[in-house]
Amino acid sequence: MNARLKNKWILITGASSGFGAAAARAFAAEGSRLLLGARRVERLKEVSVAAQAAGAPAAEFHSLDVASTASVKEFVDWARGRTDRVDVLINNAGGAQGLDPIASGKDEDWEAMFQSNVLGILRMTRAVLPLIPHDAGGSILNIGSVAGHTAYEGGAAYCAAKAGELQITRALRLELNGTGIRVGTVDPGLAETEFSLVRFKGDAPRAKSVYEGVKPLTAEDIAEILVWVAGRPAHVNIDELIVKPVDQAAVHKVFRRKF
Ligand code: NDP
Ligand code: 8X3
Repeated sequence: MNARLKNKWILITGASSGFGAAAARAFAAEGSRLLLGARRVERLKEVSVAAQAAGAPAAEFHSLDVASTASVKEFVDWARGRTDRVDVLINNAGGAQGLDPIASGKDEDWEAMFQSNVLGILRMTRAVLPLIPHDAGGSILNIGSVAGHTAYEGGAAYCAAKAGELQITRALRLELNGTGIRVGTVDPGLAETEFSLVRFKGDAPRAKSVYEGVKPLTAEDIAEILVWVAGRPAHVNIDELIVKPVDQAAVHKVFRRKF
């Protein structure tokens, strides 16, 4: 257990599944207090129960759609009713929609990806910043992706969105220099969560095939890293961290084994 995280308030967006839900459980095990947001409230309720069982003194949840400024405001007003400080903001909500080449891409997919992965981070950060204490180990951790570093076919809008996340993180790091608020991005490669199921609109066999022959990262791997990053001493800022499965040397270079 890291004493630096005990009783700290951790706000996690996209906490209803994948990295966000695993992060809730991992910070809970450190004795942190949680504010959890996502659109699927029933799933948040399950995560909250699991987090309390894992040791969180508080694991509160509320509906949040980061694609809506009104929803973000409503969520942060709700959070203010529970705490006057947020020690760690984890901007995790997001994902991909479709894998179409630009020639057949759909406006609704492109717009959804920019809403959640780009504008969602801007909205949440603007709304939560006044609650993050200065010079006290506070952090804003954004979830990026290897897709923000390297383009791939069918990924134009998602790669652009995650490249946007990277540049937002860098701009925020500069803007907050001198406040003592830490800013960083954790950028994973292949990780098996609901990510591909969402990308392929519920096509489970297609989603499964993404990880065929690979031992992908797990949600718990990323959660462990988030706990480590947030738990560094207050003067240590992990700016940018890329993490991939050992068999993924690059976005396009994945060694597939016969298990
Ligand atoms: P999941 O699909 O399992 O989780 C995505 C989470 O984001 C869900 O909790 C979902 O909740 C939430 N979410 C999506 N859109 C919104 C929205 N508009 N408002 C609020 N919450 C939203 O996938 P991951 O855990 O893998 O994804 C988490 C983050 O990690 C994403 O930003 C993704 O792009 C990124 N990432 C994923 C990788 C992977 O390979 N899995 C690799 C690199 C980065 P709900 O639907 O209930 O709102
Ligand atoms: C998710 C990883 O490579 O599927 O961000 O885009 S990738």
